[in-house]
Amino acid sequence: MSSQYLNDDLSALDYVQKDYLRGLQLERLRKMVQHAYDHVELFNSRMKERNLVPADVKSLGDIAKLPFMVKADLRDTYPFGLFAVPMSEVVRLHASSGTTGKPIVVGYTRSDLEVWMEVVKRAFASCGLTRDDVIQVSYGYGLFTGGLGAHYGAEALGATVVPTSGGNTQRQIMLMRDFGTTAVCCTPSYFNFMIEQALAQGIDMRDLPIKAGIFGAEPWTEEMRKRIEAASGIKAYDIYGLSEIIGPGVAIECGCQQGMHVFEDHFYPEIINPETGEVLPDGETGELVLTTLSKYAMPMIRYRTRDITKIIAEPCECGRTIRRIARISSRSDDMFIIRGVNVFPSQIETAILSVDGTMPHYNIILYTENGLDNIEVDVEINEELFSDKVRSMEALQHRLTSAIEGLIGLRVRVKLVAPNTIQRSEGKARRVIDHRER
Ligand code: ADP
Ligand code: K
Ligand code: ZN
Repeated sequence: MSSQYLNDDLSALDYVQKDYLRGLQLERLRKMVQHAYDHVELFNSRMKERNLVPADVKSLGDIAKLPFMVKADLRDTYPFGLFAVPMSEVVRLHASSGTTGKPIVVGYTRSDLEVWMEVVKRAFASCGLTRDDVIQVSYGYGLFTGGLGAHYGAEALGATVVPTSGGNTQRQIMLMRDFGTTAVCCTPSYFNFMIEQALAQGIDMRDLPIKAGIFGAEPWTEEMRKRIEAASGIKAYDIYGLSEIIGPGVAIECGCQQGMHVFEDHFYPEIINPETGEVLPDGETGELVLTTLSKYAMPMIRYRTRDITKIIAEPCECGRTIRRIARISSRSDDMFIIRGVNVFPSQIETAILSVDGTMPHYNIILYTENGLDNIEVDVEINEELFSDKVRSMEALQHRLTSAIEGLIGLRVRVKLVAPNTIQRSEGKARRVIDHRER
C-alpha cells in the first residue's frame, strides 16, 4: 500500500481523493493482471485468445477489454486450479456451500488475510463501532467465510469479540445479555429468529445494550430492515461480500443507510448488462462485476457475481468518497419464471412485510397444477391475529393476496399459517421450495 496512508487509520482510505484512488486502482489492477497472466492458466489462455497482454491495460477503462470469470470457472478448476501462488504461500482455505455438486474453494495468502481483516475492520468502523464495542459473531465459523471473516475484522478493530458462531440460539441470547453485546453479525433471517427466541425467554432486545446488527450473506429488503429495527431497537446495517472475492467486507452501509460503500481500493466494481456484457455507466442497474486489486492467492478478474445492483457515484452525506452500490435487491440465481413472468423473492418479501399483522417468516412454494406453474405463499401471522375471528383472518388474507399480486403481476395462492410453523434459519434462509414438474 502506498505512502501516506500506510500508518494512518486505515479508514482514511474511505475518504481518499478520487484522483489518488483511481491512480491506486490502476497501479494495483496492472499488477494483478500481470500476476494472474503469469500464474493462472485459464486467465492466461483467455487473454491469448483475445490477443491481449497485461501491458494493454493502460487505463482503468481498459478493464473492459479483459475476459470475464464466472462461477463455473471455479467449479471446472476445482479445487485449486485458479490459485496463483504455490500452496506453501496459502495459509487459509474457505469453501462456499454450493447446493449442487462440488463446492467452490478459495485460498488466501497471509497478505490476503490482512486485506480481508482491514476491510472488515473498516466495515465495522463504518457502522460506528469501536474498540469499546462487544461484537458477537453469530455467522457460522468454518468453511463459510462469514464467521472467521467477521471475527478477525472485529479483533483488528480492537472490539471485544464473542465468537458464538451460529446455532444454540437460547444460549446466544443469554450471552448477549450477560456479556453486554453491543453488535451482532449474522444473517438477517437468523436475527429474526433471535428476536423471537429472546421473547420466548422473556427478554426484549430493546432493553439490552445491543445497538447494531451487521447483516448480510443473503438478500433482504428494506421492509425487513424496518421490521428488525422496530422489534429490536437496533440499527440494522447491510454488509455485502462473497467468497470468490474475499468473503464479507466487500461493501457495507454507513450510518446514512443509503447504499453500501465498496472498498474500492481493494475491489474494483463494474456494472454490466448481463445479456451483452457491455459496461453500464454509474447509476444504471445491471450485474455487478468485481475485480480483486490486492488478493494474490486467487486473483479474480472481472468476476461476474450474478448479483443485480447499481453503482451510486454521488457523494454520501457521511463524507466517504468511495462509491456505493445499492442494496442487492435480487440475484439472477434466485429469479424464477412463472408463466413467462420473472419473479424475484424479494418482491414477495416486500409485499408480505408491507401488510400489518404478518411475521417475517414465510415460504414461497412453486408447484404445477393442470400443467400450469403456480405460486403459493405461506405466511406466518402474529399470535393475536391468529386466535382472532375468522373474519379478520379473511380480511388479512385478502390484503396479502392483493399486495403480492399487485407487485408481481401474477395470481398467487396465499396461506396464513400459525406462528412457529415455518422452519427457522440459523444461517442463509431457504424460502423458495420448488415442486414444479419438469
Ligand atoms: P454461497 O454462494 O454458498 O451462498 P457466499 O457466502 O460466498 O456463498 O455467498 C455470496 C452471495 O451471497 C453473494 O453473491 C450474494 O448473492 C449474497 N449476498 C451476500 N451478502 C448479501 C447482501 N448484503 N445482500 C444480498 N445478497 C447478499
Ligand atoms: K501453507
Ligand atoms: Zn456513507
